[in-house]
Amino acid sequence: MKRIFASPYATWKSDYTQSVLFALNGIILPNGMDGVAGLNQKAIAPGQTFKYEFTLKQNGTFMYHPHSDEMTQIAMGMMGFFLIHPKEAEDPPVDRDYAIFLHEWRVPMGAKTPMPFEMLDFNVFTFNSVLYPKIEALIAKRGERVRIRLANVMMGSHPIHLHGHIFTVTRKGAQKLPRSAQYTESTVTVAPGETRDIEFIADNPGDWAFHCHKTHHTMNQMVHDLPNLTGINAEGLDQRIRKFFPNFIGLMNMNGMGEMFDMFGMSQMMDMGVKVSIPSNLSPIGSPGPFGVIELGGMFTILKVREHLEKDQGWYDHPKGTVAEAVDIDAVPEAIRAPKQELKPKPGAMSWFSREEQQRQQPEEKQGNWMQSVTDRD
Ligand SMILES: [Cu+2]
Repeated sequence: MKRIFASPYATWKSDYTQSVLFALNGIILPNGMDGVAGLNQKAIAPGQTFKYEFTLKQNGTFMYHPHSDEMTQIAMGMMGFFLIHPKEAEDPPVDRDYAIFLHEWRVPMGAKTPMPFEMLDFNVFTFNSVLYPKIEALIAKRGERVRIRLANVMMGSHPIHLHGHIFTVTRKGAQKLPRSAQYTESTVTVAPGETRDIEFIADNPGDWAFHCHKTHHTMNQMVHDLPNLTGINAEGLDQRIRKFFPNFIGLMNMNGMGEMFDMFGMSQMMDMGVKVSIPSNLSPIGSPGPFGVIELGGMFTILKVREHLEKDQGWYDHPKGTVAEAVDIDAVPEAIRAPKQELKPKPGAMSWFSREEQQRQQPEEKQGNWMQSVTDRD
């Protein structure tokens, strides 16, 4: 992380086509330096430079963002950390200091510009404006004290979760919590306008997931507004759709979203020169891991804790006997074995499309809600 030592004043220059103005979250300063356009100062016109000058009386994790045309400018990514380091050494000192800005975007497939007028239905979720696997891993040597600063200035909240460790929430917003008020957690929610600092001793070697716990926030531009196809009888559907769309690559979420992660295979296919038609801005889901495809993207990265740090940490080399593995089910004692079940589609179950067709042929049949199961309706 780049350390920012705050100078007594800071200047920002606008070359954006609309007036912008920066406000600082949680910093105690004179009213005329607070940066709300119209309220505390004139908006900064394109090409103008404004000077802000004030004495810093606090230290910690703060943010800045525009307070003019916020919805567009923040949705386009105008925000940042303002980190103030204390004069006195921190007790206990941290060995690793990471800062991650959480952000969400609505980028329709095929579009290159994020949609600013979105309130809830975002489809791209980033750490420091980068999607996994492009975002760098967090590195720590075993025994080091790690701080991760988190900030959020968008619409949604993000429950950020760390695997393999219990962390302490040491700071909420502008206030460093007194020791007695600090608390341990494995997930910390960062709501809009909030910052959180977490600290922990990296004492558990491995490759540990660090991610937002809202499942959609690790899924990139996943299917929006599609009917639920999970568990339906899809026989012949791909061929029927190809009658209308010859380049249709096939239904991919028939048996849960896991199948979508073949997208990684698709990007491999594209590397091999196989023509697959997808929007150029679509970020593939899934990336290569040591045991196959890692089915996470977006707000996800990996904390790599090692006994010794190398130039490149690579994947964790597990000690023998410490990786979960498949077993021969017949060798498991019957008393603790679940009864075998054969999974087959229900007789008479049919796809949504087939049902629509059948209803067209038999108009006298009572219209049902296609989202209800056959049993519910019968
Ligand atoms: Cu999230």
